[in-house]
Amino acid sequence: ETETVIAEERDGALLLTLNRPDRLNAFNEGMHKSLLQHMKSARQNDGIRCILLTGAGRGFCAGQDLSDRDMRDGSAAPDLGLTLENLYNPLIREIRSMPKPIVCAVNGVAAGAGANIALACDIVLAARSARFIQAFSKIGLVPDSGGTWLLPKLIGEARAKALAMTGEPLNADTAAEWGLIWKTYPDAELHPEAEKLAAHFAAGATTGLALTKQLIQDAAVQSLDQQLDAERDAQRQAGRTADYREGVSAFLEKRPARFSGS
Ligand code: T3D
Repeated sequence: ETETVIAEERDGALLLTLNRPDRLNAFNEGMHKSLLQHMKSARQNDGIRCILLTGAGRGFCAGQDLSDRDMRDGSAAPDLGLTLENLYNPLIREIRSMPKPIVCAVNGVAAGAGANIALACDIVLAARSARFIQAFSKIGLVPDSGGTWLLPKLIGEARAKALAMTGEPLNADTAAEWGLIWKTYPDAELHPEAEKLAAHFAAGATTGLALTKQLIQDAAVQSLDQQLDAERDAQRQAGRTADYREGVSAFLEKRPARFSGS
């Protein structure tokens, strides 16, 4: 059987490609398990200093595979709370708590949970032809995979509600203009640009980047006072790394820094 997620290591970056192109990389249980497993082993592996997530074929990910939800024979609906609890939520928690940058290269349509998984990543790049679709309302569901939390934070309540309640596609350039994602590229340039960014992070000051990610995410639920304390603690930790020492030395010696990730 073909792998549902292809994993390739490239100079300290792990490229993960969702690989069910005939279904626009919609999630079945196998793809969920494989993706989470790859993320968990990347977390443990000090040699991996960045993750790049993308999709095979013309789509990024169409969310839940609806052929696994066929109830036309009158069978009972599955408990979707359980699939969120067991499959989608652990994936989002893994992405958000990963102490390494996760770049997402949205190569084509990102729909339903596929859109929100992309948006949960740290830096989201998209091909100009990509679209983001909160498809849930079209089948009577609610946005999941953190969408109801992330969308209003990124683009405000008015736009979040409209996208979620209409299910209208948002093109990649508008997504970037609205601040939903970082940048768009002409289709042919997306992968080279995403790989360049992943290589940059893989050669970066890993602890500083991990702490930065955590601080910015935590700010959503903290007061300024709490955040100032958190910055103090994080800076203390970053200031004890070899990468900080190297960064300052490189600056003073007018040469590029060679970060070891330690
Ligand atoms: O269930 C739970 O556990 C709860 C969790 C839910 C999370 C969710 O993600 S719910 C939302 C599920 N996703 C959707 O509702 C999106 C369904 N797909 C679409 O609306 C459209 O496919 C797209 C707008 C994404 C793309 O449209 P288009 O015209 O570019 O492509 P297409 O022709 O519709 O799709 C191409 C093929 O992929 C097609 O198969 P075929 O006809 O060539 O054999 C299509 O059926 C298949 N496909 C696309 N999305 C899914 C899918 N097959 C299964 N599940 C899909 N989600």
